[in-house]
Amino acid sequence: MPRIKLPYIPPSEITAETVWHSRRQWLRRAGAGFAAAGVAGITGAGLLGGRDAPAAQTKGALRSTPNPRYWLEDKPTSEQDVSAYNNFYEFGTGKGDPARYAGRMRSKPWTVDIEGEVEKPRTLDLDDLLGLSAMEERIYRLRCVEAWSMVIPWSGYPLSVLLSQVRPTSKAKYVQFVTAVQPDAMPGLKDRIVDWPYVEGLRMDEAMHPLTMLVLGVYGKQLPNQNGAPVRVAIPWKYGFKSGKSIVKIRLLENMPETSWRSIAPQEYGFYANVNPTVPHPRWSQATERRIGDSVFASRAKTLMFNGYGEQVAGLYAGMDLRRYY
Ligand SMILES: Nc1nc2c(c(=O)[nH]1)N[C@H]1C(S)=C(S)[C@@H](COP(=O)(O)O)O[C@H]1N2
Ligand SMILES: [Mo]
Repeated sequence: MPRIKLPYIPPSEITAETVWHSRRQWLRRAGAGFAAAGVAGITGAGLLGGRDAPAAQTKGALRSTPNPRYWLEDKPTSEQDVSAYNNFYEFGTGKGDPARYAGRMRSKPWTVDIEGEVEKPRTLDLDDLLGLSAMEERIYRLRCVEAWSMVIPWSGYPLSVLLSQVRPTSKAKYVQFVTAVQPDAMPGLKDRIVDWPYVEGLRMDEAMHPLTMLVLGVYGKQLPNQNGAPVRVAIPWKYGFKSGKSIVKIRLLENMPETSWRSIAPQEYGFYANVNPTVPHPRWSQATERRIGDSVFASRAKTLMFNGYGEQVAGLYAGMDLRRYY
């Protein structure tokens, strides 16, 4: 009887990334027509159980079902780079500051208040968020406005699942994400670059779009603090700064909310912030990007309109002048 053979990796060589890669290769070999739930059942329990987790990881495993609809062919950025090269100004402006300092942030207990233009305001704790929906794994491109990019396997579910829970009223036109402020744990708050808390926002139709993801994990584990533990959003067709990390409040609003980077420099950062290679940032081009992890000699990749997600999202902006609404 044929048995499924997983590649043998000596335990001494197991890093979370090799585990994740072998799982991905196995997924590929299993073919496109697999039943996603069955695959998750095997890989989730067999490869990513707590016992096999590398010692250096402090975050627990997070079982999720790979969603083939959102499975890119691009080589994922290494787990090391995903968790070591970050923007999270609450911990400092250096790319290494979040990994260095975010360990002090308390990511549990945690609650997210959902309020504003909703029929049923709610406060959800982490267990509520984890229990709201089956967790799926999606590989998304993340394109930073600073012209670098990563390819990241996130775990979570569509934000629309959460928003439907609170029944938005007909007045709800926008969503604002308010993120955590922990003065004793966040050395970056001393720099008044941002008028803390860091806030971001979306138009309601953007927030309800199936690509907009509520993220609770990465690389098969709960989010490391530097990636926005315990809960963040990922909006893959927009520049990275739209994806607020360590969210404590979600407000549904009638009017366009304040967003941090737009408040700081409105001529440089707009509310929409859709990835657009034809509209340069006033101080640099957005036409190409550097993939984090590539050799310095590697050629830069061409940035794609809507970060490559145009087929899914261009319709949201039909008739809008994207030079004006940047
Ligand atoms: N709270 C908060 N969220 C934030 C930021 C921040 O400084 N504070 N930086 C943003 C920017 S500019 C980027 S590119 C992404 C980076 O996410 P990652 O470090 O998990 O890759 O987080 C975004 N979310
Ligand atoms: Mo960014």
